[in-house]
Amino acid sequence: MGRLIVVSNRVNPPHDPSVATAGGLAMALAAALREYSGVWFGWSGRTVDDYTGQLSISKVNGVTVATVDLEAQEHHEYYNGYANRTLWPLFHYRPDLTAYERSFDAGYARVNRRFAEALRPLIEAEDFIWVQDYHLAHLARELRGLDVANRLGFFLHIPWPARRLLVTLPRHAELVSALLDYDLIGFQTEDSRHAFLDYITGAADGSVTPDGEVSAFGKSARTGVFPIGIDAAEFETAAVSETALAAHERIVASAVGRRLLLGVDRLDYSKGLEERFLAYEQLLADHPDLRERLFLLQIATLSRENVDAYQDLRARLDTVSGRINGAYATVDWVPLRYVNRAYRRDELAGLYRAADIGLVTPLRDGMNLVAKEFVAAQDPDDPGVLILSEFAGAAEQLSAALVVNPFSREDVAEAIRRGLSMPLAERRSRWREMIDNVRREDVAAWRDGFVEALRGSPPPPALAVA
Ligand code: GDG
Repeated sequence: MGRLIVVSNRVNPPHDPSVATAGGLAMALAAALREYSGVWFGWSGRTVDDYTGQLSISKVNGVTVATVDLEAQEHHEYYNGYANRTLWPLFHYRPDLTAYERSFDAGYARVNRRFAEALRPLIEAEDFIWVQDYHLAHLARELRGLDVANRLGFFLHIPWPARRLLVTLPRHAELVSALLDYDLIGFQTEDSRHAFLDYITGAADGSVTPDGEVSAFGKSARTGVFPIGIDAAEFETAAVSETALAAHERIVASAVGRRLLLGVDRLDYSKGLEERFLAYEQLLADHPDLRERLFLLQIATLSRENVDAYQDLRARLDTVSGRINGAYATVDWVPLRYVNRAYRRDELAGLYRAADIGLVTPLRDGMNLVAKEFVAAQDPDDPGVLILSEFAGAAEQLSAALVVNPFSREDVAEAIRRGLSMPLAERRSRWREMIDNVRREDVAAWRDGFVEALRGSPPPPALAVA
């Protein structure tokens, strides 16, 4: 059986699997790598003056980790540039924030090539290679150029945009053509896969078979839907750990009987934070009876701080939160507790469990794991209500949530009112349906589904004889 090589921009195997701060994704990938005696390859997190291509190889908790340093300028163009100022906004339906700069494309192509060259010597004939996310769309093309005939899979963690939007990307055909050098392209949702197939037939003059194999640009690849999940068992345990209980008690004590609405997000414009604040403001304006009876705790950890759009968003959120508190706060009630610091995973789990309502209202999201963590953390006897954006990938699975249009303040405000008065029996039955899904379609199911589909792929025909 061949080894599994996972490639991602950053490599973060958990140093100690028992620490509750490690993410579920890192744990799941590390477990798969141990099982397949695999290698995790990516950027070291370090920049150097002159690129050397020198690999650093170490073993972390049974996982072989191989990393490479990048030059600061090329990393900037590839990561802050093409990945996070071009692809991220466009794929999240924000062409207004999308920057098209030639140097970004060039840096992106160069880093993908560097990754391929650095990885090449590590690859053995039977290995299969699983590449993570939009930072590395060109990697298969670069590896094929270095005569790599192994099976190559790609998983996109973010949405795939509608055809009419994608064609606004200069050289969109080059991006999609490069993806077709993978054998398997995985998406979070049917909606994303459908948009990809629509591009193939509608913009690339290609064809699609009923089981989702696509042909275009003289190449073909399989497509699949693999909704990512969380380590539900681990999160359910974390939610009743000592640290979680302490966080739970602390927030309940400070709530003095008021209902808790909770949001937990990276501070990113895709997460709909500003729209959420405005919906909450509307609720307070329209329903004076609710004032002082609830509060919103929004944890928004800082992210990509050196990209302008994130600084602008932060400034706007500071303004809106200040305005809401200025208008409605009383001497002993702060309607919006807006926090930019990060919390431990187990503390978060305790906060989720204490919440009456989880507000997960992104404007676009590949999946959204916070929605699943919220469900996993609930007390089965007295679960909170999840309010979930219809534009989060998770809405395809968690249809028992109160599904809302995050662009509509009225819709979100009404869902909050409905959630606050939802009878226990309804809360329980909705939660039961959601937790069944969160447990069944967990991170191991995602990983195993993808790995099995990749291992089952036929090798690329043109290279099979090499
Ligand atoms: C991308 C896609 C897709 C947040 N604050 C803290 C903290 N977090 C953790 C959450 C959750 C994770 O960060 C966020 O995951 P999401 O899935 O919600 O969103 P993205 O970061 O945008 O992830 C997304 C995902 O990839 C996986 O494919 O679902 O659609 O955009 O786990 O708990 N964790 C800690 N402290 C915090 O303060 N420890």
